[in-house]
Amino acid sequence: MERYFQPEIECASREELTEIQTKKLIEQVKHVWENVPYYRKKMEEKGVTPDDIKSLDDLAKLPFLSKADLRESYPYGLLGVPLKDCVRIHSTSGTTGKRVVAYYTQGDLDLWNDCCARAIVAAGGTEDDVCQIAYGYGLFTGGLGLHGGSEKLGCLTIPASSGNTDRQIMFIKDLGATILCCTPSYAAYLAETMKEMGMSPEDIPVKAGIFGAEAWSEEMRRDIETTMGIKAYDIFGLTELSGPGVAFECSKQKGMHINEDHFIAEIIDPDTGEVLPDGSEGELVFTSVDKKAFPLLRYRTRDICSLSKEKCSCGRTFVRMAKPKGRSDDMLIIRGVNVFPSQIETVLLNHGYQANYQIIVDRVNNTDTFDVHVEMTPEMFTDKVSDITRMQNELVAGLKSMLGIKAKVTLVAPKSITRSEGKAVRVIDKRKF
Ligand code: DLL
Repeated sequence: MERYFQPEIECASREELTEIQTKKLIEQVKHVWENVPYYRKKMEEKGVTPDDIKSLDDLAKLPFLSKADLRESYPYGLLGVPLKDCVRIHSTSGTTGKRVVAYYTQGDLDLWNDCCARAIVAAGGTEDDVCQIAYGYGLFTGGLGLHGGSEKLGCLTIPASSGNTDRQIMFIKDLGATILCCTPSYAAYLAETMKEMGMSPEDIPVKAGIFGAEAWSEEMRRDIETTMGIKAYDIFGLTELSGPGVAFECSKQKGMHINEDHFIAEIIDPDTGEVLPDGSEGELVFTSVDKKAFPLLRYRTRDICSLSKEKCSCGRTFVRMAKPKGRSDDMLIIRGVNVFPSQIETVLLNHGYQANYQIIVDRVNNTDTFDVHVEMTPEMFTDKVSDITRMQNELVAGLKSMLGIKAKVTLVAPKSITRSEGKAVRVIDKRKF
């Protein structure tokens, strides 16, 4: 039987949800207008005032916010309350430019904890579970976010943080962890290590995993599920909106339910900014309607996906987002063709490989080079040249049919690509633009 953390909201009718969202949106726009001069100026430039926002349809009148705005207003420009009312800061792991810093009041943390508790319950969690949090703790939101949700639900919470793989496995076994939370790439690494240690699914007390923070394919999900003997659930979120738990998967695993009482989602055309009809693929835009310290309106996530309003048989009424293919800024354009690392991953896993690969792109004589290094699994490992050539050719053909362009595939020995304890680094782009 499906269980919910807050059934009255998670299963509310569309009319109720619209009423809640409309009321909160109107209040939030007033809050931002009065307290965030940076956004007020943007509204004034567009000729919009809070009086223009009376229904959800009016959302489209508001200006967008982008990562560039967040950088420009760093560190305090988008703060919606006095700094003394904030109790926490988190920050993105951005590698270029200024980091994005997000602020939280105690109330903002409470609602974030609710979002994560909903996700844990949707993954079958109850207060009887032991939840091992192997996302990084610190400025990254993964660790403390799921930690808050786990404690709010009443689980026994193990704040393991990321890394130290032997200790993770020891805790899982000795402390009887039933729910594991980490990035999917770290989950795959843990699964691989457990297998090497001779552990079979029956030796692992974990029954569910809550994996997110990066794009991962259905094939990778199946791989982790079989090796660990668990059910693997996706979870989505971003620092700018709180962290994990903006959306979460239910037992049906057909997209992630967006916590619509806190976040309104839109899909736009990334080039024109036009709102696209239901079901279209485009850039995900979020408005946080009740966070007070860092109240972002129409924030462009750069994540590419689609939304579905179709009723889910789990009973939740929240709209579902498809697994994001990747970010528009992770998307590679190689010889003019759009390539997402997740497409490459799908081909590899369909050919019996694991998600241990690296994409290296360069430009030589004005032409893009496209190299994919793929690790052989220990079972398929061989040093026979004819076998390796055949296997490489099979992958070249598989990638060509998925992407429409030819890659140079190099098979490398098992364990030769560095494993990630957090988000995996899959792409090395050496081109200078
Ligand atoms: O990754 C928050 C998080 C922590 C989510 C733990 C889930 C679990 P940031 O570091 O700010 O926050 O990165 C946000 O990561 O815009 C997406 O591009 C990507 N992302 C997050 N979850 C998923 C997911 C955290 N389930 C950025 N699938 C987002 C695909 C994801 N991409």
